[in-house]
Amino acid sequence: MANSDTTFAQSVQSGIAAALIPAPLHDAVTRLCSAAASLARLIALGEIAGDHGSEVGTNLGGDGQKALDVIADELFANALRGSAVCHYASEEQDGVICLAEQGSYGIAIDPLDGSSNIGVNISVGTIFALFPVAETPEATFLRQSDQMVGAGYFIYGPQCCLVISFGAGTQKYTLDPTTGQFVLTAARLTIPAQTSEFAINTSNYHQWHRPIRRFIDDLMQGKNGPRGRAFNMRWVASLVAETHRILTRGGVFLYPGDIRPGYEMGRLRLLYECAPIAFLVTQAGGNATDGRDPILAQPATSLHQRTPFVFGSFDKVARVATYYDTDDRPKA
Ligand code: AFP
Repeated sequence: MANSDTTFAQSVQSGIAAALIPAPLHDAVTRLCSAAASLARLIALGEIAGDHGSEVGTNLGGDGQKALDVIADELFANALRGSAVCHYASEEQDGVICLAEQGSYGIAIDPLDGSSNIGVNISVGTIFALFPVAETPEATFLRQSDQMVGAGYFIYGPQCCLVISFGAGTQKYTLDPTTGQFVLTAARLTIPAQTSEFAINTSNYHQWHRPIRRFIDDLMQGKNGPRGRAFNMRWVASLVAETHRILTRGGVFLYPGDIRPGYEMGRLRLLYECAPIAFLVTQAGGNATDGRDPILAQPATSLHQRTPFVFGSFDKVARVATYYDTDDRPKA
């Protein structure tokens, strides 16, 4: 299989792609693609490569760490050593890792999101946000989320794709496994405005605050309810898989805060899950909030802070906020 570094570079040089990835980041993006192509091969081997779904520890956030979480974290950190990226903030690391003394960018990354799905062959992904380097490693990341210069995810599924944006729309590249090349397959993704799909873990229904319960109740009443039509539900429990579906055919995703201890601000992390997804979705004409207020307006005050998260087709996300406006309960 050809080395994806050179073939991605060729793809980047080819016209549209080159214009959409800022030149100072070509090398870093190419390194990320090379690491992702290696990870895709490892994931595709499944048990042949070993028991990567086994629990090997817990991260700072108390989430179980699978063997592949740790492998992915090391893979991406090592791939970026010597690039323009010098600060590395990962879901799998307590604090910021300095990859080099000098550099121009920091990366906030969830090296392997959805890892509880590894053992059952469901799509998983890598999510990242890129920030300009600040005066300290922590300051690079503890800032307003909209100060990121780019964001993306890799999805490891039937296809391995890179979905990425640097503020000029959201692009999709698809890995050709025969050549190892990431080929530009969509120069500008646009989230369909009309949708009949929602994604939420309904097993938490009795934990939600009233605005979310009322929003979902209205959807579940279908044609005989206030929405006057039927809706369909999806829940993959893999944020990247949900995002890829919604970017492709529309929909609305909700992971709200709820009354469970530790879930007051939901389950998902602002810095390396919600903010990069919000950037990509917004660049594709969609919307992303904490239920009421824009995610990208949220400042990150700690590396692993959580936030309630609602994203997808613009009007659907805006409609969720109206349920808070008519309700006096806290927004989580
Ligand atoms: P894992 O990485 O532990 O599998 O968690 C995946 C995730 O962070 C996100 O990808 C899913 O949308 C969400 O959690 C699923 O959460 P529930 O298991 O509570 O539905």
